[in-house]
Amino acid sequence: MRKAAVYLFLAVCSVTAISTEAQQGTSIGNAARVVRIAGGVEIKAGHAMIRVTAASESVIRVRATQQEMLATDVSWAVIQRPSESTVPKITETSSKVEIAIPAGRVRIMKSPLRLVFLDEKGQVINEDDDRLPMSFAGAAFRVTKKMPEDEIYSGLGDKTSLNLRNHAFTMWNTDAFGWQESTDPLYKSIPFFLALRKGTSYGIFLDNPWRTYFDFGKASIDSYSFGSDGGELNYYFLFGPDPKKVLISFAKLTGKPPLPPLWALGYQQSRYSYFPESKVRELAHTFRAKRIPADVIYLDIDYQDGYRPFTVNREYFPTFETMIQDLRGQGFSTILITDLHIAKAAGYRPYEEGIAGDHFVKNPDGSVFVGKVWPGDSVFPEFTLSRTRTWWGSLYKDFVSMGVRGFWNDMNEPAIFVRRDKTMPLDTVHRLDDGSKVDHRSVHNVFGMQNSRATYEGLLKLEANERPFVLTRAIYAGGQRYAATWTGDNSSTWNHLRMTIPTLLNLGISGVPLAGNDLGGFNGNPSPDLLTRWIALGAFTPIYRNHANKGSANREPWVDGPEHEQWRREFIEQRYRMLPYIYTLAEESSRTGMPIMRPLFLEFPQEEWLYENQDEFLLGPHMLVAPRVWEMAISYEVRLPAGEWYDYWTGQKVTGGQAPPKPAAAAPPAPTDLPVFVRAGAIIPHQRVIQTTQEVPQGPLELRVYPGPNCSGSIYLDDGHTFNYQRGEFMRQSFTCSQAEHSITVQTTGSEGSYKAWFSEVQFTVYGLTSAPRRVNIEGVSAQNFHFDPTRGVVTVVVPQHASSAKLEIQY
Ligand code: MIG
Repeated sequence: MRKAAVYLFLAVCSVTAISTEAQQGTSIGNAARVVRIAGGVEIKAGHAMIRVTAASESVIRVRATQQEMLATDVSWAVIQRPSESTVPKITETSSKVEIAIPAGRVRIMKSPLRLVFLDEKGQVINEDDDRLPMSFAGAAFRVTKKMPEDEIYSGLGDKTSLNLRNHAFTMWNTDAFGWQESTDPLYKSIPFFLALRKGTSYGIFLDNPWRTYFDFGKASIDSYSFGSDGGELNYYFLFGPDPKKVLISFAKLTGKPPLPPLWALGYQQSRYSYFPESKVRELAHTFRAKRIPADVIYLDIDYQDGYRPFTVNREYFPTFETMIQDLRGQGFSTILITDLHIAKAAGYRPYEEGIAGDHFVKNPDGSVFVGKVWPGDSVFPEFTLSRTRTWWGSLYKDFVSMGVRGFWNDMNEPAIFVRRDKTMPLDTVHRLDDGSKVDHRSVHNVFGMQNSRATYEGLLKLEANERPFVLTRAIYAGGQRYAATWTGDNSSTWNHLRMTIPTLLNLGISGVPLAGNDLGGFNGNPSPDLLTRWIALGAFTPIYRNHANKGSANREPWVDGPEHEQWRREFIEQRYRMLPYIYTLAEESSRTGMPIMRPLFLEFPQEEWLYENQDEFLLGPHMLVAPRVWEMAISYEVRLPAGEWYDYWTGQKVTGGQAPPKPAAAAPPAPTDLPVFVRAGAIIPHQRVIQTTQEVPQGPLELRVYPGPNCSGSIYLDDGHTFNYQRGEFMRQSFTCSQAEHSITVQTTGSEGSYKAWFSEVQFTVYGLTSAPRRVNIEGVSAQNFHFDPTRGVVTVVVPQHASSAKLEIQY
């Protein structure tokens, strides 16, 4: 009886296998021989060989090939070497092999060969689809996994919806001018995603820079798959269960972003293009005259002579060097665009040097590849060669010595005009450091990353103690080590305002926290209302940059009359008030890889009702931002995770959690209405408004204290632009607070590091008091200089800043 059932099952299986084989290739088959190797096993199966090893305490690596042997192990992304101390526990029975690491284990079923991942508790969290586990078709491969109906997926770089489920994606860096919600592929290729289901998370990183494919239930309703046209079946399985833990593991694997210079977190003004020089000077002057804070001015391609990188159009910019210095004197850092395409023109230095040094990408016949881009016929540095990257880096020498602070690497997908595929032909030859040659297919997706790497490393060489700032458009996993990014040519529509949130959240999940989008939308002209809302929302995103296409209407904060100007000034000022918090988040990110802008599920993985919320986000762990993102929404509800919250603007306490819908408000929210809430239990550092980060803030550091569970916060400070912090010149302080029935106590730790902070006083602003304070004690001594605002329930008191710990106690 039992046997019959098994036979029947097998018969059904083989029928399915035949029908899918035709479309999807040959399944890996059954395990034939298991060999133990360092850190794992190698298994010879019917149609391929697979190697499964421990990559770290929380990551399992899977490689497979149809060849006799795996290829040499190389990666553009992975910088973590498996640690010697990670010795997995391997057990084998007749039906399976298990490899256990501290965070979980992988069970390799022998027939058919398929992988099952289990968490620490032994629960299955992910498994290959038994209908077609791993399959091969020529050089292509595909991995198919079961897809539980309640699992969500996020990441994959610049994708436009937070839950990737029901969609399919291609990774192929593309100049996607005019992209919309469903445009794919986009500019970036980060083949990493995070899965989350019932509070349990894992991640998968397919480390393959070829054109790769991810399908989360578009082709099949109960399985998802990923694969590539070529390259190695090579993926990492990152165990959670906490989603933050997965992201930390991914950052260990592929690297963290460097700590950006503080000025790069200020307001940035750009457009395509500011010229001539008089206009740039006027722009800088207007910001200062109108007292609208700003830190950066960008020069787009028109500052160049004939669009040739590393040149200056002297007709437009007669005193370019002086202008850079003068802008500096007004507290502006200048960022110059330097595209990667080099004009094919005799007498043009980068071209001559590049030819002499054999630095350009070649055609299959050995001639130099020529493509049409901004300068006309252009050639392309071989960024896959370290000697070429070094040469490229040296091209920045003059600009750096003029005092230019940052550089913008655009068009590095690479984008090429005229061609229908918008890039290099697939058979273009690329050289690698080991002397081998590969075609464009295998390096296309890393080309832009290596371009920004060349820039970053070059700048480091030119000014060893200055933190470089590079902005790149294309990226591959690991690219966060070299550059910040933006989301390319978005449009001036409500849709694009709304997509700001999921796109930047996905980038953060993909390891790229330093990201922003063109405020107001690159293509088109935003209505005054839309631009104001975008400037408001942007204040809470990591990179805060206003940029617009050529031919579009002016986009500076003051263009729509005094009312909008005032609103925009207020939000830009708000950005500067929060800079101590944002810089502290950027520093955390540089140490751990944690995103600055976070989806709600990252902090509240148990709240399933919020998994797909992409209209709201968290700035760091503590601030929830809920902009109006639908033009048609006359009113909308803010969804707050369970627990207590404070309205950031009024200090009023509100309760979160899934609640029955409330009736709609009568009036549409004004452009100034940007709901922001702070989690009870947060302490957030603020400063007074400055016009540029080159200015020292006046007055005290303000600590806004929102009493609640696990109440804490911290601040990180340093000189904002050198690497001296790596030699101890920083200042770090942590804060906690606790609440008893009628008292609140705030405690600061002693400060760490030798950097002397700009403030000599700290103002505590303590929210949530239900009655007037009876006593305020500082270090146990009663203080008189406090102020109580009875309508908002807020106490403020200023105390001298001490390097040692301090204690404030409020009794009420
Ligand atoms: O072919 O440098 O996305 O931000 O202003 C267009 C001109 C080239 C595309 C970038 C955009 C930039 C523009 N660039």
